[in-house]
Amino acid sequence: MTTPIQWFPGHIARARRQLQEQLKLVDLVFNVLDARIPQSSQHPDFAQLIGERERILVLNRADLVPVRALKAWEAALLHQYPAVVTTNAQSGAGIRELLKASQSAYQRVNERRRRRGMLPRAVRTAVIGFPNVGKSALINRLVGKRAVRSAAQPGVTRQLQWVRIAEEIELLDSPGILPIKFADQEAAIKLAICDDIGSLGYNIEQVAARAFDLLLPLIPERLEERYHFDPTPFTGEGWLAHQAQHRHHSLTQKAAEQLLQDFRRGHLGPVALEAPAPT
Ligand SMILES: Nc1nc2c(ncn2[C@@H]2O[C@H](COP(=O)(O)OP(=O)(O)OP(=O)(O)O)[C@@H](O)[C@H]2O)c(=O)[nH]1
Ligand SMILES: [Mg+2]
Repeated sequence: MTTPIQWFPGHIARARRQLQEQLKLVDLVFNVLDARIPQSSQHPDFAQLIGERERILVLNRADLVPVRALKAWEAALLHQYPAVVTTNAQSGAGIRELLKASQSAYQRVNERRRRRGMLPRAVRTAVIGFPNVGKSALINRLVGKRAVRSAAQPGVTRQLQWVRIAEEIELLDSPGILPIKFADQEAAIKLAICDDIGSLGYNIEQVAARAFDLLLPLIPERLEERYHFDPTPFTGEGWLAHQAQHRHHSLTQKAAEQLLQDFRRGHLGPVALEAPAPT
C-alpha cells in the first residue's frame, strides 16, 4: 500500500494568503517551473491566483535536462502561454531575458501612467512557484548579489520579501506554495522526486522506488554505471532492497536517500522526467 502524498504546513497556508494580497500590487509574474517536470510543477491554483496579470513561465534547472527535451517543452508551453524563458540560476543563463521582460513591463506601466499625468513608479514582479524550484536563486541572480536566502532544501523562504534591483524594478520573493490537496498523486510523486515538496510530506522509500521505476526506461546505462549492477531485472522496491543489502547494511532508507540525492544533484546525468503531450 502506498501512502498518498499530502502536506500543507502552516507557514505555506499563511504565505499563500499573503501572496494573494501582494499579487494585487504586482504588474508581472515569473512563474518558476522545474524543467525536469514542467507539467507537474505547474501549480493547479496559479491560473486563478495570477488572474489577468502578465505571466512569464520560467523553466529553471535547465542544466538538469537534455537540451532536446527543454526545446520540446519550450515549444509546447508557448502554445499555452505567451512567454517562456529557460534559465539556470546557478550559471545565470536566461537571466538577461528575465531582466528584459521586467524592463519592458516598466515601460508599459509607466507609459500608461504618463498618459494619465502620473509620475513613474517601479515595476513590481512576483517570483512564485513550488518549493525549492530556484525562486530565490533567480532573484539573487537578477539582483547580482546574495539578496535573499537560497539553499538546497524546500521551505527555505518563509516570508514574502520585496527586493529592489534598480530604481525601475522591484521583485517579490515568496515561499514555495503547495496545493491545499494533491489531487494528482502522479504529479505529487514527481515533485517529491525532484525535492520540490519537503521530505516531511512523503515516505522517502516509496518515492525512491517510484523514482527508480521512472528512471529505468530512461537511463538504464547510467544506473548501471553508477551502481555497478544491471538494473534491468528490478522493480523499484526490489532494486532498493538489493542496493540496501549490498551497499547500506540492509538500510533501505539509506539506499533510497542515495538514489534521490544522486538524481537531484545531476549525478545520473540530465534527465527529463516528463515529455510534453503530442500535439
Ligand atoms: N542545478 C541547478 N540548481 C539550481 C538552479 N536554480 C537553483 N538551484 C539550486 O536549487 C536549490 C533551491 O534554490 P532556492 O533558490 O532556495 O529555491 P526556492 O524556490 O527559493 O525555494 P523555497 O524558498 O524553499 O521555496 C539551491 O540549492 C539552488 O542552488 C538551477 O538552475 N540549476
Ligand atoms: Mg526561496
